[in-house]
Amino acid sequence: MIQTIKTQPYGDQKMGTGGLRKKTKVMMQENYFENFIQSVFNAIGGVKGKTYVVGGDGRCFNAEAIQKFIKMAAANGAKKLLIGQNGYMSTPAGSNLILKNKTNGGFTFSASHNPGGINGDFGVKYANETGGQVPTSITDKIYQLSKEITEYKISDAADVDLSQIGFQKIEDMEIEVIDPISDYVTMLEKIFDFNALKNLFKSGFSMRFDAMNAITGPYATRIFEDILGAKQGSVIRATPLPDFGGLHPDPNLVYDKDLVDFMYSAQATDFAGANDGDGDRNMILGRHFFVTPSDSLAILTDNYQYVPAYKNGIYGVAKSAATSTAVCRVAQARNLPCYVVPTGWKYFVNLMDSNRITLCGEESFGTGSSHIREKDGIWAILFWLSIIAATGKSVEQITREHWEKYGRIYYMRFDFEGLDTSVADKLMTDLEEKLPSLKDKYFNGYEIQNAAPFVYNDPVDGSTTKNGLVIDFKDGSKITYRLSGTGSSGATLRVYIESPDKTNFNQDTQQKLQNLLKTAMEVAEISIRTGKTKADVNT
Ligand code: VG1
Ligand code: CO
Repeated sequence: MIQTIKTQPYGDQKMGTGGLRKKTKVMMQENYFENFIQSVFNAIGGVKGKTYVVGGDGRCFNAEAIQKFIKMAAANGAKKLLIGQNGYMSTPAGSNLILKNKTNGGFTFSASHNPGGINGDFGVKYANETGGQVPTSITDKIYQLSKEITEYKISDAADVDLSQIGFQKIEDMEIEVIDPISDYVTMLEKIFDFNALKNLFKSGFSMRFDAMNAITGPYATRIFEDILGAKQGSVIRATPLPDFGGLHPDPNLVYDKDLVDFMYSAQATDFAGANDGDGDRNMILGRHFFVTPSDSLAILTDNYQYVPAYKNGIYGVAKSAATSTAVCRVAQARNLPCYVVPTGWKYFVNLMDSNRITLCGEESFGTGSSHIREKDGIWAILFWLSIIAATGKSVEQITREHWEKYGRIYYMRFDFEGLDTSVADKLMTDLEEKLPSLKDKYFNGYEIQNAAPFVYNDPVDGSTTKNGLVIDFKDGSKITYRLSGTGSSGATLRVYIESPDKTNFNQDTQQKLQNLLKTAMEVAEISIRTGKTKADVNT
């Protein structure tokens, strides 16, 4: 039976860079999740007769959330849900299913790289028929309606068994429980030359993939070990756990130090990769070598000819403003357009849909292409393996040759976490006001060329987005400041710094960027305002 439940708004359901993210316990409050889902439904004109892809990264509250979602979709008249077996679905696999089945969209229950568990975070990513997360115009509408909500609809039917593949029905809605991996594999087989990759492993090539106890374990085991023939045990931490085993499933130098240490040890494999909680981020490592995500995007772009799906040419590339300019150098040399967008994958969607770009990426360990409308962690690793298989070169060789050709852009991101929201907001507004006065000033040996907010005019829908403050220096160095939009409490200030070098490729990154970091802190008065003398996380 369909029930109408009276409710009251919580008022804080604003979606950030990657959907709605809250503390798990906040999401578990009475009617909280329900309010949000009903607000999404209301904002898109209802779900009557519509079909959606549904799944999550398996974190704490995933199972309960999916059951609630099913009952609400049924009560609101949805036609059908395609649900990953056991409620599991990586973000890229979900995007693929939306496009492949031409559904009206999809819901992924994940707070991505944020820690999970009862004391961690939970989240909802909502994608529309593009396969990508919806633009700000829609998230604004959802937020507005969530502040006015008075009731939601839900079926009182029993929980649905999601362990068996096949068809079921609840109210008038059809449910199809599917193997979330097979379609994803089929998609990747169309992009890459799997035989070439099989031969690579046959030749004795060794790799390690760290799933960080999150969603990509079963995907990676099937793809790398079962299909491509990587040695058994190559995929580690392969079972998704509700609390990710206490890990912070963010594949970077800090949160996957285990993998980094392993790759700098005597036991290191030829290659290593890791993915985040929901499988859209990737980290690339070679033997005793780390590739920055910005370099990775540039290197993939410069080697697209080694991948069957791209070898006949690509439309163009795009990066977020905070990502280093490495990829734009490649684009320029190869006569490709290079778009610079605000942080957040949704900004790439219009560019892909209008055939302006094929490859894109962000400094935050996200790389992808127009095969779907989300970043894709396993795709990025297969791309790297394809280059290695075709060239016979190591990760380090490939990267060093890239630097020889284009110069090296030293890059690092510094995060100041747990700030008081009002302090962080004021820091940004005061800094913005000060920017024009910084022009031509010298700081610690660096002369400022220009300082301004980053403003993006979407060439497709004409919308304008302002995100972050950028200081450009005369030598090509750059500092970008922005506040994170994925946190579940407090504020995080991100300071992104890059500095190019044409000849010296062997400096320590932190040392190279030291004076720029000092400048970044002075200009924004970070220590005085936040009490922090150094960043909490450097990646
Ligand atoms: C962060 C990253 C951004 C990424 C977003 C979602 O956002 O910086 O590049 O698109 O997370 O990624 P923010 O606003 O905290 O800087 V995921 O893997 O969390 O969906
Ligand atoms: Co993610």
